[in-house]
Amino acid sequence: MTIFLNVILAMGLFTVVSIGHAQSVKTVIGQGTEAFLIDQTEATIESFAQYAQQTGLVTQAEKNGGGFEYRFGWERRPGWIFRTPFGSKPLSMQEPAVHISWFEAQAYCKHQGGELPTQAQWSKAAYTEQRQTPPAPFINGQTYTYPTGPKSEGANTVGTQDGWAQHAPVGSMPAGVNGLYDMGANVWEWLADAKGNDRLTAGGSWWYGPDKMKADGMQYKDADFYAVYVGFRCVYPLS
Ligand SMILES: [Ca+2]
Repeated sequence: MTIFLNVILAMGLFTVVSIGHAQSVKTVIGQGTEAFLIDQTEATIESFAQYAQQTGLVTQAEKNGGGFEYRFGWERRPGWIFRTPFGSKPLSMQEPAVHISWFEAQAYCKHQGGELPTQAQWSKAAYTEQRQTPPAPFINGQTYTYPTGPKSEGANTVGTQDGWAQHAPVGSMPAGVNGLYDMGANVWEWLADAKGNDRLTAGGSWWYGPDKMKADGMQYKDADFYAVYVGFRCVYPLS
């Protein structure tokens, strides 16, 4: 495994790597001792359901009668949990896992052999192209305003002109910086960084415009909070 990963690192490529109990596609970000792996997509209903089955987890949203949606303030929606994000059977098990608290997301990542990304890790992956020979319009070493690159188009933000009124199955939109999917929008992503009991979230969601995809659009949310707009992805050590 170590040799295999070193080859990937040297080539600056991504591949399918099996770590812990689940298998997800991961991308190498950075070089040398700073390098790490990051999930290419947000964690999915399928992967989180597998984890819940293995561990017997019942989420806070399930225990407390559903997760939250914002209408006239935050309102609890009965039956809105990660398996049924809008209260009914999802179109796809590849939709992002939402209605997950920060603690539940971090426990999931640790179970997979990783953890939630730090702001520094997530930002490096989202905004600075690391691939030696990336496809156009991406340029090696360039830092972009958006995870989609020089333009904000190509992410599932507010409205239906992007093809989606709400969240989309992960990877539905074109790959962005570093070949990662949905770092901009679709659903917010929990990060490790803390301010008291609050934790940082990044990337914006389908409920917001593209401005929230930028580095200065990150927001702190209560670590115990769970909502239809917030999911996550994990990072992993290389060895
Ligand atoms: Ca996202």
